[in-house]
Amino acid sequence: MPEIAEEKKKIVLSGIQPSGDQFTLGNYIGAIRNWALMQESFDCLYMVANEHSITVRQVPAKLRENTYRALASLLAAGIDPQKSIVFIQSHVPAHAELAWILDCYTMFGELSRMTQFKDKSSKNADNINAGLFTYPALMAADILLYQADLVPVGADQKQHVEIARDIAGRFNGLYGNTFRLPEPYIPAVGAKIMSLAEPERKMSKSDANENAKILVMDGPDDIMRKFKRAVTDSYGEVKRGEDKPGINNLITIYSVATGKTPEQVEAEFEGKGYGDFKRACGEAVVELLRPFREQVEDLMKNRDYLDQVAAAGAERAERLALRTLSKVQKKVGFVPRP
Ligand code: ATP
Ligand code: LTN
Repeated sequence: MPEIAEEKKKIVLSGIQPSGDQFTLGNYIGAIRNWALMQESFDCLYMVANEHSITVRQVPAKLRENTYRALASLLAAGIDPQKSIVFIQSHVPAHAELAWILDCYTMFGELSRMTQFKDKSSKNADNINAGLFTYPALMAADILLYQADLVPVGADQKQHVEIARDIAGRFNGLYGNTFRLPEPYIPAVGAKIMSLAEPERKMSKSDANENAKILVMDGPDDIMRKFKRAVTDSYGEVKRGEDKPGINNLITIYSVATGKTPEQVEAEFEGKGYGDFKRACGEAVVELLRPFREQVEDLMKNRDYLDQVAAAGAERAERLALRTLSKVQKKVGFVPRP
């Protein structure tokens, strides 16, 4: 494959944290499924963000296992390591090095406004560590190291891509053009899959209520049961509406899983009840996730292959990252190592 920087295609970078045992249907629809689709048109880098995960306390052996599972999940979602650069964040030390530099160009005030920080610090009141606070500077480093143009994420991460852009603009203003300014790339449908139990809230990996989330490794019985229990409303009509967050969410999920538009979904279920619709949603999601689940299971039995992918990815990523890092070090006045 030719070197990324020599091609004219736009550069895409995204990452996902290996916290929690598995990804949710929200992560799959809002993020990783689209990453695979983007490989056709862009030069892509996809990363397992294990350094971000330790902002919340992890059990080391589980973090290791989850990191492999996250890598396997990216591959199972259709990301091809021949086409894209797939790697584990901690294998490329330039991320942590640039993050430190960017910390010094990121303001306390702007970090204080990050909703994810406010959210996670209220959920982890006994561990509001400095990493949780400066997390956006590490994420900015992830993006800016590769001169990414586009960052495909769910709606909840938009604010973090915007701060990366602000930091890049500030640095460029001080030292001349160094970083390309990235933009968030948010899918038109499925950018925010909601909880099945409380459809006003985002479906989240870390939700303690098992019925609120579909996990990508859930088997058919679990998926069918969770959809059956999904909270809806008393209108009884499969039609979108402002005060119908539960049905809106199920319509989104069903349309993504089947490739039909929301209008087609409404027409298909006209005159039918929620019971039928929930069953159809369950079946569609079972089929959507089946090949994915089977492939993750296979890949997890083949650690050597996962290690090979990670090693090759880290090498390719590092080569690109070091170009930006050395430019930045020069600009801020660090003496080159003689
Ligand atoms: P946590 O519960 O630990 O905060 P999370 O489920 O929110 O985790 P992240 O690792 O923060 O997941 O997100 C990974 C990617 O998935 C991000 O691009 C994020 O925007 C996207 N994403 C997360 N949840 C959803 C959702 N419910 N709908 C659509 N996209 C989502
Ligand atoms: N913060 C993101 C994961 C993440 C990321 C990134 C996404 C880490 N580095 C770089 C896009 C680009 C999250 O929690 N979902």
